[in-house]
Amino acid sequence: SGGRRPARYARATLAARAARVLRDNDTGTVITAAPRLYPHMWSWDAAFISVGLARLDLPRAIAELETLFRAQWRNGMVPHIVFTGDEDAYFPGPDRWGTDAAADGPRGVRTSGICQPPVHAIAVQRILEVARASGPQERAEAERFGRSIWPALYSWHRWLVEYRTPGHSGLIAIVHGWESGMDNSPRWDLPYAAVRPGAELPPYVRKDVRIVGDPSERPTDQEYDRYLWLIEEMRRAGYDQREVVRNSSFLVGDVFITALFAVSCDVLLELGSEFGRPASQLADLADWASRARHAVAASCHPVSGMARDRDLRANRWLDTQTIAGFAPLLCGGAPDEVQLRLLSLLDSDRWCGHPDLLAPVPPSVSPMRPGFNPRQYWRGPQWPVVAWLFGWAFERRGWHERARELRAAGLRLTGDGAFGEYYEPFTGEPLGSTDQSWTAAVVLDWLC
Ligand code: 9WN
Repeated sequence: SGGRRPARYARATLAARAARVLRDNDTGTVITAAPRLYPHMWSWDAAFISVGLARLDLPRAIAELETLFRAQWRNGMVPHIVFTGDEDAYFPGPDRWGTDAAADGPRGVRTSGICQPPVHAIAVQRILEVARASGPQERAEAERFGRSIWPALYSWHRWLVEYRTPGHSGLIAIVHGWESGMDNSPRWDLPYAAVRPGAELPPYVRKDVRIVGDPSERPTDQEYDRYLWLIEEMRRAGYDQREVVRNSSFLVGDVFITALFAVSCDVLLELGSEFGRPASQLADLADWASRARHAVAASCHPVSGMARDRDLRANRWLDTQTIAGFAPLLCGGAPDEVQLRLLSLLDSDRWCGHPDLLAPVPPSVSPMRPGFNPRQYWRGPQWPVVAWLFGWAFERRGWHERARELRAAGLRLTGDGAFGEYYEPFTGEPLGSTDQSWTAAVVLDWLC
């Protein structure tokens, strides 16, 4: 394709194509994250997918989240993959994860043993908004759903606080880069350098590189060895969360997840007040939101203002500047002066204002940073879902003009109708998978 960029579709055609992607990826049980590369349900993908589906088929949107939460672990964790259909179609599959024996695992469904960013409350609220605008019957149906799923959302948030806020930073900790959703982001390079795969790592064969046309758009084999080694460690610990957090060779406070958690707690609190949930649970959510927000603000670099992850094993801040550094813009709570600095940085030629970008969507890494790679996964390309999250947050914060601009930029990027997993920022070439469900879903939401 060499950077060739197909024509852009008119809005109605683009919407029809996005709807078709979601229909085609529907196995009847789940909507897979992507046709071949990700033939199962992923946790944060399912949340975005349900937002897009709410525009097409409300019962299907609801069913998607219900399926995900039926796989919730008994301790509250929402697993990052719910396996359905051909279990060998993706590596690592359920046998490699070895979660069947986990004491805390769900019954009757096979899952991975880690989590992903907590964006589900955001999806539920969005579904409610869409349903309310559609009519009284949809409204009633969405409210019934919201009430019934609320306790599961609360226990998911409670799990993150109980098991994943070790130490004093207040940041939500991850035990695997996959939990961040930004697998090979340079954010994790230092902590991963300390992960030493043991000789006991069972052999394996990657499937992803056989599916994606150009393997250099995916993480490297060295990275995969570490990903698999961490799974090996957890599996040996029987997925006992206390033990995993105590011993895993990767433990990092993730500032982007923490910001999403803060704002998701706000949303869950709003929903809970409306549904008349117990005051003690609402108070918990207010407390968790405020602590998370505080942790995000406290992570900001004194000069750049960018929020930082914290390596909890090596006890140090991780200064690598990536899209995650803008986390305070998602949840607020940083001093005005820091926030202004972040906004002007985001608009500058180092980020969205870079003169060579096809569309002013924030790339995963600044094109001005050493190590920026425009084609490799979370090391440079633009990810439509990330743009959606910032746009959603800006709207919520009352920054309507910014939200509108980001929507327009997102549509410019995705207007080729390929629904790429990620995009080359200068040419707009879709990379990774095409017909990626969450890309189709956010496009639908942007278009409506
Ligand atoms: C591992 C499904 C998922 C996304 C992640 C993205 C990618 C998986 C992979 O695909 O991760 O979880 O195999 O690379 O990084 O954000 O949820 O779309």
